[in-house]
Amino acid sequence: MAAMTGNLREKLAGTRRTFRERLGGLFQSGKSRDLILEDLSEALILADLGASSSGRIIQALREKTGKNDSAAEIQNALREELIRILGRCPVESAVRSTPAVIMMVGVNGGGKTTSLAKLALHFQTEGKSVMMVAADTFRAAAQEQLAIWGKKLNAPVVRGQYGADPAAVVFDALQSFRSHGRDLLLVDTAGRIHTNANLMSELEKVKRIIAREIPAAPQEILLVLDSTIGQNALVQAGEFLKFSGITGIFLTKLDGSAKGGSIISIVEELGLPVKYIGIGEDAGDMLPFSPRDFVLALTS
Ligand SMILES: Nc1nc2c(ncn2[C@@H]2O[C@H](COP(=O)(O)OP(=O)(O)OP(=O)(O)O)[C@@H](O)[C@H]2O)c(=O)[nH]1
Ligand SMILES: [Mg+2]
Repeated sequence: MAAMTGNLREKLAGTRRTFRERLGGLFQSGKSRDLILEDLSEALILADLGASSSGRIIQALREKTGKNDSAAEIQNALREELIRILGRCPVESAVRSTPAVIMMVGVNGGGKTTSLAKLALHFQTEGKSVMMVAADTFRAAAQEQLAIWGKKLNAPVVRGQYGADPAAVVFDALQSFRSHGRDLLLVDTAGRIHTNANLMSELEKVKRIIAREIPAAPQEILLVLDSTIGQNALVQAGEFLKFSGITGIFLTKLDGSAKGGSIISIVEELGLPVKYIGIGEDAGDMLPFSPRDFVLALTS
C-alpha cells in the first residue's frame, strides 16, 4: 500500500509540481481562512480545476470550515472535498460476472489501444481469460499495434481487414469469443473513420451487435481521455457524450501530465467516474482509480 502510494506520487510528479507551485504557499501563509479561500479560488483555476469546479469547491469549504480554522484544517477540508467529488460516482469495474465485454471509445491518439492492452493484463492478473478485437479499421497500423500487444500478453486478437465494417469485425470476434468460452472481450475502436458516416452511429452499431449477441453486454464502455491537455479533455469528450451508455473514464498519460488537476472538472462536468488511470506506456502502467490514494498522492 505504502509502495503503491509512493509509486503513484512519483508518476504524478508533473501534476504534483503544479499543485505545489499553485497551492503550496497558501497553507503556509498564516493568513485567515477568508483570505486563504480568496487566494485558493484563483490557485485552483491555475491548477487546471476549471472555474466552475473551483467556485463550487470554495463554496463547500466556506460551509465546512469555521472562520478561525487553521490553514492545516482548511487544507484537510480541501483534500476531503476533492476525494468526495472524485468518489461521487462508483469507481468500481462494471464487470461483475463473465462473459463480459468492455468497449473503448475516444478521439485518436488519446490512448485507447494502449489502455485496452493494460486492461487485458489487469484482468488476466485477476485470473480471467481475455480476447481482444481490433475494431479500428481506419488505420492500417491499428490492427498491427493490437496484434503486437496480443503477442506480448499471450492473448488472442481478432483482426479485421483495413477498411472493413467494424461491426462485422466485432460480430466475428463475438462468435470466436463464445466458441472459445473466454471471460472477457475487449473491443478497440477508431477515433476517426474513413466514410462520411458519423463515428457515433458506427459506435452505436458496434454496441448494438454486442448487446444482441451477449446478454447485458457491453458491461463497460470507457471513454479514454488524455490528461496532458487539461481542460481541453472536456472538449475532446464533447462528441462522444452523444454516444449513449458510457460507464466511465480511462484517464491516460498522467505520468507525463502537468494538468492532472483537470480530473476534478472532468468528473464534475461529465458526471462520469474515472475508473482507471494510465501512468506510462507499458501494459502494467495503470491503476484502478482510488480517489483517496490519488488525492493523497497529489497533495501530500
Ligand atoms: N506516457 C504515457 N503514454 C501513453 C499512455 N497511454 C498511452 N500512451 C501513448 O500515447 C500514444 C497513443 O496511444 P494509442 O493507444 O495508440 O492511442 P489511440 O487512442 O489508440 O490512438 P488511435 O488508434 O490513433 O485512435 C502512444 O504513443 C502510447 O504509448 C500513458 O498512460 N502514459
Ligand atoms: Mg488505437
